[in-house]
Amino acid sequence: MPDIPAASRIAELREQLHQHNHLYYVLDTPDIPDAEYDRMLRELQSLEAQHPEMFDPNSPSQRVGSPILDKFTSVEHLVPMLSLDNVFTEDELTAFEQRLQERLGSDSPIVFTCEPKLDGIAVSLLYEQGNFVRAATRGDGRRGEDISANVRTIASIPLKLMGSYPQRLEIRGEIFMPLQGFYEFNAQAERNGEKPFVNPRNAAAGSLRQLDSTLTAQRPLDMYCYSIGLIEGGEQPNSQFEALAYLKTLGFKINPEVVRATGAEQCFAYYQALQARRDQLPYEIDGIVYKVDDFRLQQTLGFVSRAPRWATAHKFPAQEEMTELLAVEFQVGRTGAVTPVARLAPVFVGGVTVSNATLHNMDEVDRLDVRAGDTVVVRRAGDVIPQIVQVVKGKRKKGARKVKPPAVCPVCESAVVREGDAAAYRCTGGLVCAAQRKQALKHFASRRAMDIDGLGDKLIEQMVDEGLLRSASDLYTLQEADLLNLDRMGSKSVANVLSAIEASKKTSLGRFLYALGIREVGETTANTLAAQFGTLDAIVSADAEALLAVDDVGPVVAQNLLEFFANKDNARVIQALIEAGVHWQDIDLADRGGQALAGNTYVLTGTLEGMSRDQAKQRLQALGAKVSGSVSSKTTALIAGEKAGSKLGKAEKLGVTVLSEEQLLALLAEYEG
Ligand code: JCF
Repeated sequence: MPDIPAASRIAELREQLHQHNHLYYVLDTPDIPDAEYDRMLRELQSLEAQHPEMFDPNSPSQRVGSPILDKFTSVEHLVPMLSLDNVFTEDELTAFEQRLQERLGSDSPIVFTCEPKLDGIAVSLLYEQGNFVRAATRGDGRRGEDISANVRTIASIPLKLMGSYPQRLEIRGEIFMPLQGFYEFNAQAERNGEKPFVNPRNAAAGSLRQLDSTLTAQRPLDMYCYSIGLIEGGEQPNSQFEALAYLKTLGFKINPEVVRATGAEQCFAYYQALQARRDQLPYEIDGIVYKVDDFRLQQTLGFVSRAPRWATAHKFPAQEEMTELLAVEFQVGRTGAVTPVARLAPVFVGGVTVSNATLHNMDEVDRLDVRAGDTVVVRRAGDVIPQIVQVVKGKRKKGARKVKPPAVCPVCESAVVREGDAAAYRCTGGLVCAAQRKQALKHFASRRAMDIDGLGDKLIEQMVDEGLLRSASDLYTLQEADLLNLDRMGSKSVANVLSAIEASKKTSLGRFLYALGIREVGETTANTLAAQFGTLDAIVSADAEALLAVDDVGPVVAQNLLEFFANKDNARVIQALIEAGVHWQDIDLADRGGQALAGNTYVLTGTLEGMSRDQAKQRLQALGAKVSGSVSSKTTALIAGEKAGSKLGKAEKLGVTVLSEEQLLALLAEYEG
């Protein structure tokens, strides 16, 4: 723009960028694309570089941070920053209103503003002639630290006021880190091997404590303003609610949840409504702030020591508490994963009593450096499982020893091994381990495996605990008397379970292989292996090379198969199952092409486009398949054409594979000569 003098172009760009910044960060309604904003900003930066005499600390270009400070300077607040009294119950809230009514000599309900109490850092912002001049932390309420350079980098804080601003204005509010930004920042920190922040409040505090404001500029901070400290030479709002509306017109961000409420009862309803939504809010709150709305009444009520009489904070149950870590124990999961769990002295946190917390893995144990006997900070936010966020190192007892992963499984005493270089440890006991055995048996009996109807999780746990079940083969030698001794097992349910066990003996190689619960051998892999090798013996004696030749089998699955079949206990269980009568039809590979679908049962339903159902039936049968009229758990697949009805529903319920006409054609094409 050579014809416009640089000075006026700079002024114009600054004003426009302030405006767009406000639209984007305060109102959340941008009206130009990001790229256009970036172009304007780059033009401004280049003009400012050519005209250093036009430097302005409040230029939109200064949001990126300024030179590093040696230390923060201490500043005195123009008007002291107050703290808030607390109430914890509805009764205390009612008593709060009553005290106010007595002081005011009136028994009519009081009008309050209600707002979420953000869990961040309280700050004061000072503006003169509409220009941002200073930001300070609350400090002790009289003096705080000058954090102007850091605050300038927070995009939702205006550097120039809009509208009809007063000559001098000091406002207060809470700087916080929204949850999404907090999670993203921590994830990034962990990727970089840096220490994550314990909670969003610490993250906000740590970000504002940076002497290098270019670092603060990288942090996702935000601010809601909640009151006026000082206002000179301009409008004088008459109430808290009006004051917030006015601050909004000046460009400040005001929490949209703020409402007026009349009387303690309405205040309490607001408290309950927000508590119910607490976990859905995009930021952390620790309660509700009630303020007498009318400024004249506030004036009459005045202050006690360092808190106003006209306001109070109604606290939610704390989401973090301290307690003693009694011990770190190890649990054995589904696949033998050995994970550390913290046993805690019971503590009321996040609205429930917590006595256990997850520690995830040994990396987490090492990162936190938790030791038995430590005092720890436990956090339970929302429905999230309780976490240990921090050890209170100052309270550590002498001689507290580091937690080591167990050398043997706490359940079965088999060796525990480390998984490669991961932080995961695993019990090598396999089906010998009671913890794994319960899981393995549940899987064995499940619908898509051996499909033993009525053999539920509770029953399996009971049978393992009673010593009735050590391995899957024990299922097939169970007697009526064994089961009658169990809880809630009458003769009818015993008979049902026994007949379901009996019926499960007739199965398919694919199902059997899947039921064995070999790590990472799911249904598809099991069926592919069955189809490719035809017999269990062929699979058991296959070497790595033969296994890797199978579609779907990579090095990890091949290794898992080899290890599984090399284990003597597993071999014994398989032998015992076969001796007990578990059987299936081997797939005759010699006949492949002739009888490639032998042992498979299909059901046809709905209308096929390219052929009649009868033609489809004949072609399937020609490949050795059975075609049946009804879907059962033994059905290999249901072939569903257009307008498929109840059979499709039944197949879905039973977990039977459903093929489309297209998939049927592909199947036929693969095997027909
Ligand atoms: O959100 C807050 N943490 C918050 C703190 C909100 C308020 O309206 C406050 C406050 C502390 C003092 N008001 C006062 C007077």
